[in-house]
Amino acid sequence: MHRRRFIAAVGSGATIALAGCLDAIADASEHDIGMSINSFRPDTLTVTADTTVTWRNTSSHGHTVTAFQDAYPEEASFFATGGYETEDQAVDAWKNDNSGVLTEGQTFEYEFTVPGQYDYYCIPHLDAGMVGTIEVTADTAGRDSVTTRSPRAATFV
Ligand SMILES: [Cu+2]
Repeated sequence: MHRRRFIAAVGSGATIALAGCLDAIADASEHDIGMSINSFRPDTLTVTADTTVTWRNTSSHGHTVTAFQDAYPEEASFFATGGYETEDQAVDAWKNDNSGVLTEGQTFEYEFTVPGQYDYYCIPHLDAGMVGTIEVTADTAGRDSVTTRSPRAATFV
């Protein structure tokens, strides 16, 4: 299955006045992971390989979805809102002009093809503990080979 791999920036259209209740209002089928002021909801998600995960900013605060460099399986690729290829690029872009931000109602998708653990975070809210983990399990029956590398081993070279 080949679905869209990177950003699908979709405006929410109608602005909902009930801030704080967006999770209850947003159609749950339209995203897998929502966001509060400073957390991913849920912060841990387990999916089978070849699943496309959709994040939606269900808060009124700007967030990013940014993989920790090297905190994902070797065969997998880096992922980040804004489409950056490394964590350094994503962080620099954020520092420059908040590029890569996911504003209220916008979504980000990534297809997880390689089993293993993926750790990611929100650049402006890392200090607040806005981190998340995607566990990808093999979709082949009988295979239970989840490769795990050191989580959150962010390298800032
Ligand atoms: Cu954030």
